[in-house]
Amino acid sequence: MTATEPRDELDPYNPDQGPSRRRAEVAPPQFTGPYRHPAAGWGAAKSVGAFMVLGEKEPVSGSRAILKMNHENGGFDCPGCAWPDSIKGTHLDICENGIKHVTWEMTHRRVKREFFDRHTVSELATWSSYDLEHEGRLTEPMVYDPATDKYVPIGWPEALELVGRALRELDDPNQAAFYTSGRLPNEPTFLYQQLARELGTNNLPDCSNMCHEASGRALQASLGTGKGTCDLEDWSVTDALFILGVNAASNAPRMLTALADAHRRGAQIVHINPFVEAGAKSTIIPHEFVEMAMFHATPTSTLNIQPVIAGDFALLRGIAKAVLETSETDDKALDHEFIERWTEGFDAYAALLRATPWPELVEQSGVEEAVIRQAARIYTEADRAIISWCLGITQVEHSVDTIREIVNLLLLRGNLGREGAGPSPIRGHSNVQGNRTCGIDNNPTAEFLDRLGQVTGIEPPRAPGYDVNESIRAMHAGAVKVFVGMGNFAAAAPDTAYTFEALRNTELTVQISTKLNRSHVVHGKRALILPTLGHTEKDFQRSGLQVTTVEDSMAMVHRSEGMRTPPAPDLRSETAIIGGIAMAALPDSPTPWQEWIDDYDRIRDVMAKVIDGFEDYNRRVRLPLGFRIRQPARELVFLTPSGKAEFSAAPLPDLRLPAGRYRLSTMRSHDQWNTTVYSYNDRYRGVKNLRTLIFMNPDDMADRGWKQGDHVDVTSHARDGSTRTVRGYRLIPYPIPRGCVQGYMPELNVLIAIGDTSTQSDQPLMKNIPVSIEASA
Ligand SMILES: Nc1nc2c(c(=O)[nH]1)N[C@H]1C(S)=C(S)[C@@H](COP(=O)(O)OP(=O)(O)OC[C@H]3O[C@@H](n4cnc5c(=O)[nH]c(N)nc54)[C@H](O)[C@@H]3O)O[C@H]1N2
Ligand SMILES: Nc1nc2c(c(=O)[nH]1)N[C@H]1C(S)=C(S)[C@@H](COP(=O)(O)OP(=O)(O)OC[C@H]3O[C@@H](n4cnc5c(=O)[nH]c(N)nc54)[C@H](O)[C@@H]3O)O[C@H]1N2
Ligand SMILES: [Mo]
Repeated sequence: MTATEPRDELDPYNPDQGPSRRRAEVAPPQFTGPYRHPAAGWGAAKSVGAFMVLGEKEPVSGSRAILKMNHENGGFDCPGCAWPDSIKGTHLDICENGIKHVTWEMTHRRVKREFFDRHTVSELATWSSYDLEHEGRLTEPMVYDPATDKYVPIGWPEALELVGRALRELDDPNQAAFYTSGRLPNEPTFLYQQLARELGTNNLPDCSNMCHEASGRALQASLGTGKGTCDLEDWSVTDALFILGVNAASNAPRMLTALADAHRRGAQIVHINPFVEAGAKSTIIPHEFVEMAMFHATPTSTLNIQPVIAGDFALLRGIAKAVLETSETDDKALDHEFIERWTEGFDAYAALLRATPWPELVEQSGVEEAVIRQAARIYTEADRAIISWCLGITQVEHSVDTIREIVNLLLLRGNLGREGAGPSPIRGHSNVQGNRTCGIDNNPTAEFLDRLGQVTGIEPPRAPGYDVNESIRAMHAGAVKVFVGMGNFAAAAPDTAYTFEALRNTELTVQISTKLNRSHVVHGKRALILPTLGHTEKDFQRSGLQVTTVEDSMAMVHRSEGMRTPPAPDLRSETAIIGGIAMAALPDSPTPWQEWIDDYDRIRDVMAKVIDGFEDYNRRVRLPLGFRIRQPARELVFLTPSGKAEFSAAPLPDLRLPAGRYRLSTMRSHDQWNTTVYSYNDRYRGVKNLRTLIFMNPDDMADRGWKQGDHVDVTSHARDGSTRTVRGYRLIPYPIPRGCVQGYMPELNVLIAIGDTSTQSDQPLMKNIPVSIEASA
């Protein structure tokens, strides 16, 4: 594409499409095929250097901050992902994308009132996400002025009173919804849920509703706990790792260290993904300076299996069937004692495995029987195994059944409740797991609400609130009138056109943010932008410098302490903003909001009494590595109806599509953080200067007579028969199973119909979307 080429491919709903409209020169797209070098290593080092020097110009002070990331004695938790900190605690536990994430927050650019005065919101709405965020950090509260279609400055007291009044004046507290994005640390999280529940609503949609809702539900049903049971120690001793549906090199790069260590120990590492991602080949670990200098790569995989999109359920069932068959001649293939003593439902499950014919498993998974048997052999030969997964598993219709099948497989060989074994979901946002622990849940348990009421003296509402999908529909219908959000709801949510209409239909949208994004330019009749401190920055309150706490993917809770000077004097912490809204909305509140804002230890004192596992919270988070929340299932305590781990025996769905349809999964590039786009490149997949693309099997392309770079229109087919189309996407040949295609979120969210959520988890179906593809006119 050249600068002069018309941008006819831009979608009317979604200005995110196509390279920046504002950048003067748009470089032509390039495609060089999947990465052939080790992941991380010099490519990452070069990219970080280029990013710092050209992009954010923060090399000097930035690098000092980066050395404090994930440090056992102080420093801030890397907001880049939820992978746990190194158990060794001493070496530099950082990665390329963590550094990008932090430098992006540390930009020297500022969005000031003059900026908003120069641009109407209608104009900003045509900017790409890249351009909006690139303006830098927000500096003062702004309110939307409909007369001029511009944001204008507003003082903090007036802004907080505006939200407070809007909340006070609602006929029903359920007309408000409070969205959390998983960066929010534990303390403001607790205030946020307290605000909602004291008002009288459980409308607490969160990004988890789009992310790992299915993992929570499946693990809860099978094991009586919503979380994984492994920690990094387990990863460091296990004999076999099965890694499903995650792009580790981009989205959890510190996992590469664990994979390389496992490989060196001789452990088996099986990746299951329609793409063979860079992290599933080999890596040079960036902090191993000698290895770096010698270009010495370590493999991160012993077997790669490429099922069709959503074929994982059938594949896992096939592995289980092969294990059962092996047990007919080898008694040790099953752990009979474990099954007998700790589980429920084995016989029904075994009968189902026997009754499922191999051809069906092969057809539904897209994997040959011999390969399924090979995976089963690796699994049965391993004394201890861990199965780990991310969005490739959670964002499909049968995600809960699939994750329960993961647990079934683990139970067959007693891979639970002992060192080096168990389920290990990889969470996304750095504190998304902590959000749930600390009460962000639209469907909270009665026990949690009871404790909350007893300790804080409020009367929490008992009716379930709205999740993400339900909140969007409620806003669309006018039932939710005030929307308060962190993160970037407008861009992250499904069905872009419908979600935009929903947000625009509200009376008031309030965004608590660090940078300008889509959710500021797609807003309610009235709108506020409340700028907040980033987690790398010092948070001073009346009692002095505050620390917050977070929980990683493996249930380790630890401190995070900002250390940089805030980018503007008028920013407030999330805790202060939420507390401020609460004081304005709840004039007669029994909650000591101001005391909580003044000293976060006081919040932790209360959390220690409300939240299971947080006893003695203030002392324990001050231990060098924090503490681990007890997982009952790890100790073979199962809070299930039977008191045992429960096998599930869900029927295998028939996923065959009508002729001419493809399965589309949406995913992240290497250079983006959810809705934040750092650049239009995707190094590990060999793409430069292009995001409006579709990766397709070369034989599928040949069948249609298509070549690399051809323009196509992609139409999704919703359950209700409605269709949605994006136009002018470029085809990129890629080694992916036939009939499967992938492209990037959030651009492709246009295609995800609002009604199309999993009947098992209510998660929007962001993977395995049925689409048809035609050459663009
Ligand atoms: N740098 C960076 N780090 C991040 C994020 C980021 O945007 N940037 N986002 C964070 C968040 S919130 C999250 S939730 C995680 C997301 O981490 P990932 O789960 O890695 O996210 P995606 O980019 O959606 O990648 C999905 C992966 O699943 C594969 N896949 C697609 N369909 C299927 C399928 O049907 N079966 C299987 N087995 N695999 C499939 C894709 O090929 C891809 O490798 O990362 C977190 N970390
Ligand atoms: N099609 C498709 N859609 C998806 C997904 C997918 O795989 N496919 N993945 C889903 C998933 S897993 C997730 S988690 C969601 C992500 O949804 P969100 O969490 O809502 O989105 P983010 O892009 O992480 O939010 C970015 C914004 O957060 C703000 N921000 C940054 N730092 C801070 C901070 O410290 N405090 C506050 N208050 N704000 C801050 C900035 O203003 C930035 O613009 O997207 C979901 N949407
Ligand atoms: Mo996520």
